[in-house]
Amino acid sequence: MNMTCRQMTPNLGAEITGIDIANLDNKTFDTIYDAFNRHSVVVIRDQNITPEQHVDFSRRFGKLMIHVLKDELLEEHPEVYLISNVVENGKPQGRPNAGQYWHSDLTYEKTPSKGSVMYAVEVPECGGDTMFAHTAAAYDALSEPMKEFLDDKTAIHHFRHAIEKYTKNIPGTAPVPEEALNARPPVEHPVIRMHPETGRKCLFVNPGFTVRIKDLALDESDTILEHLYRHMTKPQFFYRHSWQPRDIVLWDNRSLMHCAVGDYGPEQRRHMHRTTIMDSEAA
Ligand SMILES: O=C(O)CCC(=O)C(=O)O
Repeated sequence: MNMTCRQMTPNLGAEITGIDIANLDNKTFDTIYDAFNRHSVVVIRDQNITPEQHVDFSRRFGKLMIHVLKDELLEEHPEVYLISNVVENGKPQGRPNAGQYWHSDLTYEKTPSKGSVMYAVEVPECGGDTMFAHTAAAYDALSEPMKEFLDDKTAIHHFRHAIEKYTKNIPGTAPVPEEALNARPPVEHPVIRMHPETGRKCLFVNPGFTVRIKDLALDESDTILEHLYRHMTKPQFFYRHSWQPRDIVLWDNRSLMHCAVGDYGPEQRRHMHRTTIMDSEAA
């Protein structure tokens, strides 16, 4: 097989073809890793893999995180978080409607995530896309005074924020157990983070988990965050992935936000497996 890597937009996204992620030599893996840092979203189509192969591939990027929603994990491989609207024999097969708001994965953790690897097991005939927005390109495009203003700011992130603000209002979504909500108290992260591998500065706030910017009055924080979110989701910072079964999409949570599009009905099955890689080096 001949490997190719095609850049999909100037700011983010690349598609790699001609590889089998279950059988990768180190040199091919290094090319994928390089594309992950360079393009932030990497699409690899038509991979026929088991959960074990998914976990093994993900582990090559770093230590894996176990999602706080314990009921949504694959029993034999708890590193795999199940995002699914499928119900078998009355039993939901994962968390439906997950991530239907802009966020970066697990910024509510003290050590957030480096990246995620999602495998499409079943997808709707159409709809159920995932949108990505590049937070380094968005940072670069800010004015110098705004960059200076944000430079020393810190933001508070909280898992409960996304659940109360977004998830509670999506019909057909089960409440998150209080135990899981209480297991993740608020944490703080810098508003601007240096990507440890590219050296680029990235905006590190997101509508899902960021509650507010510390030390600003609440209305000041809300105004700045609203401005940043409008800016970060401009079309030039954007890639929208339309899933096919057996797609692997690998994304960099240090330089992106993403949002799942909830435009398909319950009659359309969507079943995804996700692993989450821990960030060991965020600055
Ligand atoms: O289902 C998707 O497309 C993405 C879900 C999501 O936001 C996530 O895995 O963090």
